[in-house]
Amino acid sequence: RESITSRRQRTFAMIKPDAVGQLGEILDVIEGREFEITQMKMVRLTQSQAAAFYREHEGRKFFEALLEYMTSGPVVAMELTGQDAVSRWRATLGPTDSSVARTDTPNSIRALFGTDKQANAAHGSDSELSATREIEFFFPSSKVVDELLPQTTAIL
Ligand code: RTP
Ligand code: MG
Repeated sequence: RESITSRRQRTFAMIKPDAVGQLGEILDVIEGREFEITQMKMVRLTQSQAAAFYREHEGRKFFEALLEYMTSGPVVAMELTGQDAVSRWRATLGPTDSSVARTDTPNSIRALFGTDKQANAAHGSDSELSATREIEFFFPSSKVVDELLPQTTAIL
């Protein structure tokens, strides 16, 4: 059991389209670093879903290319839970640019499975607040209530 001083935390991770073919190897890294996969699904994002997910980058010169990339194939969305999950998962990813990652952090996911500064294999939330928003984006908690509504209506 966790002690009251530990920081068990959730983060949002996503395997991007360029790395979905290496999903098994990436899951091995995730489990080897003691993250618990507490939710997971494979989905194909629409342009507007990708734009909403990455809305903080709207207006940047790489934004259109980012949407093309993120909608080029399925992604695997995950909620990871563990000690200091937000910062530990960012560290496990390595720097944004996979070629920088190969020099600086050769065992990181972006070094091992990514290509360049765009096709970089995986995403990780940059803060606890982002993690909450991104988990809700892919795994909306209201869905449980929505599924219960028809039954409630039927009883009434
Ligand atoms: P992420 O949000 O995907 O975890 O990546 P990050 O925090 O390391 O990097 P961020 O600045 O948030 O950028 C989001 C994603 O946009 C693509 N990108 N392309 N061509 C470029 O200059 C460029 N810069 C960023 C990457 O896929 C990056 O992960
Ligand atoms: Mg980011």
